[in-house]
Order: sequence, then structure tokens, then C-alpha cells
Amino acid sequence: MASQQYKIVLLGISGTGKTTYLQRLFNEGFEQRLLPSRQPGFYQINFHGQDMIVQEIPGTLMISDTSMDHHLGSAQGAIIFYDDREVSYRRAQQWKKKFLQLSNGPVLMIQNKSDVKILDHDNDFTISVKQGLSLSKPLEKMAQLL
Ligand SMILES: Nc1nc2c(ncn2[C@@H]2O[C@H](COP(=O)(O)OP(=O)(O)OP(=O)(O)O)[C@@H](O)[C@H]2O)c(=O)[nH]1
Ligand SMILES: [Mg+2]
Repeated sequence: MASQQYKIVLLGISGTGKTTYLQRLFNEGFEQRLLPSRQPGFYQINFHGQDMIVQEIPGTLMISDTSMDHHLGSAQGAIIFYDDREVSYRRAQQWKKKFLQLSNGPVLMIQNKSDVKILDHDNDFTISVKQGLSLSKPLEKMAQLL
């Protein structure tokens, strides 16, 4: 019997490094300059025998957008990115609240761009996509929590 496939959403304001993260994870190197994502992008991944579809939600998509409830409500887990900007942390908190209203899955908070600055906030993992630091840890943890 095929095991269940889980959908994980990758959230965070524009520029926190969601696309760069997924590309680097799939060995496509580090992208210095990327355009904001326009469409939710899907990646399929397997950790610890757990099949996961990782869906990036573009930061330009408003939290109040009608499609947002569907994206979040159909997900079993959320990985929320912030970076060296305080505003990105505040928005990450809002995403977390919104996700937990729509789904009862696990949420992981990730600070990216540790090579630039580490903000003094609680998080589950601090990573640097640029330096390739701790990249698989969030998804490994998510696979354990599902
Ligand atoms: N210094 C540094 N820059 C990074 C890091 N990770 C990503 N970036 C840069 O951050 C910028 C934005 O990255 P994206 O991956 O496009 O951000 P995003 O979250 O997908 O943005 P949207 O698609 O608009 O929601 C790019 O110029 C990346 O090179 C990092 O660890 N360190
Ligand atoms: Mg993107």
C-alpha cells in the first residue's frame, strides 16, 4: 500500500529565500538574484521514508487572498521563513497564527540568512541557504513530526 503523501507549505514574506532554499536543496546551486515567485511551486521530496510535497507560497500573495485559505487548509504542515528583517519575523508570526487556525499540523519557524544577521527571536532552526548551512534539518524534523 502506498504511504500517505503530506503537503507542506513554505511561507514567508517576499525575499526570505524560499525559492533559493528549494533550489539549493535540489542541488541547483545558490542563486544570487531571483525574481519573486508568481505561482505556488511544488517540489516532491522524501525524508525518513516520508513522502512530502513542498509547496512554496509566493510572498506577494496576500494573507487575505481567497486562495490562501485553500493552500493552508489543505496542508499538513508549515515551514515559515524569516530573515534578517524584523518585519519578516512579525509577518512570520502572523502566518503561524493563520496556519494554526486552518490546520492542526506542525509548524517550524526558520531564520534564514544567518550569514547576514541573526535576530534575537526563538526559532526552530537558523540556516543560511547561501552557505549551505543546516538545509535539510527543517524537512527532516518535519518528516519526524508528521
Ligand atoms: N545573504 C543571503 N542571501 C540569501 C540567502 N538565501 C537567499 N538569499 C537571497 O535572497 C533573495 C530572495 O530569495 P528568494 O528565494 O527569491 O525569496 P522568496 O522567499 O522565494 O521570495 P518570493 O518568491 O517573492 O516570496 C535572493 O537574492 C537570494 O540570493 C542566504 O542564506 N543569505
Ligand atoms: Mg520565491
